[in-house]
Amino acid sequence: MHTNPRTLGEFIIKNQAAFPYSSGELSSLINAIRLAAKVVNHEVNKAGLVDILGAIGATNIQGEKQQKLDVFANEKFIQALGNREIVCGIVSEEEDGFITLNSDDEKNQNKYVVLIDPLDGSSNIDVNISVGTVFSIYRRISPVGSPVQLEDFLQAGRDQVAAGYVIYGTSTMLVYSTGEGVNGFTLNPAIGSFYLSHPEMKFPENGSIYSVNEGNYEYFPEGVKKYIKYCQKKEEDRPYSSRYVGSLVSDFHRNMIKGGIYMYPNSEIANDGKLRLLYECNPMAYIAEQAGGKAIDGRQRILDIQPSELHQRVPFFCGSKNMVEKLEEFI
Ligand code: P6P
Repeated sequence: MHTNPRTLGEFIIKNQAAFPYSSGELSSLINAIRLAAKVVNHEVNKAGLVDILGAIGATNIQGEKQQKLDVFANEKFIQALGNREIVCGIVSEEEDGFITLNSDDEKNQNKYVVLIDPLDGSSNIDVNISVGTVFSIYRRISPVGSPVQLEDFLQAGRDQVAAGYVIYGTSTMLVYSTGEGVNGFTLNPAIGSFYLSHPEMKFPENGSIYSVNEGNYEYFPEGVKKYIKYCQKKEEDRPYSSRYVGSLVSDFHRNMIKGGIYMYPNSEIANDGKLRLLYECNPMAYIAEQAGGKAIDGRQRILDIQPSELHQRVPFFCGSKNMVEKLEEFI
């Protein structure tokens, strides 16, 4: 008799049974992410105890000071993904170009590429605020055994085969989708297992939380300013609550549970916004849509954007469907 899966491992096995035609490689890929998440979680949780804080002087592709934990997380996810013959290439926020994993070996049947932000919001580590990992998975376009090509990574978000995030917060959770809805798993650190704590997560259609860095208000486009004022107006179901952690994964996760909208608009100081399309906006938009939410760049669906470069930025508005659609009336 099939009992409901309680752990991530049981969930993957049950899901695998539902897809007998698949080779189980995607399941193994998720398991690799599970392993790396546990290793990173261990270091994040003791960050204040050992000298792993503080920048190491290096800067990443974004020109931002690289925190030691950024480097550590990057290494661990690349290592975990490389150790299983599943992934042929990786793009990381912490790496200039893409990394190939023996993709030109004709025996290499690895057919997935992964794009990852190993530790998003890492500037919050020193002040003990939640941080996260965000990942996006595609099938490669180039033939197996040939060198990985740039276009393997520059695929529209609607073609993702899986995406998700890890939130290292009051508890550590892995939330992901393979196109069959969204499920959340909470880590029991005592035994190192993820438990299915949030089955079939759904974005509430409405919400009363808006998340944006209002310090940039004067730089926002007029339509965004008008929407923010709409959120603050004393009428009907408003004013909404303003909640902004400064950590995308934390703000997104809270809004998906309670209902809300996250905004990182384009502005006079950031023409295309700040967030990266390939390893921040696309995976979060995939999760949002799988949970019944919506994600746009202000003009179009995030998942329909045809990427042109690995680290491109896009404006990002994501959350409860009816809140995003109300925003669209203003912009
Ligand atoms: P700002 C963290 O650096 C991040 O990429 C997201 O996690 C977060 O939502 C945003 O940037 C915060 O940016 O400009 O408001 O500090």
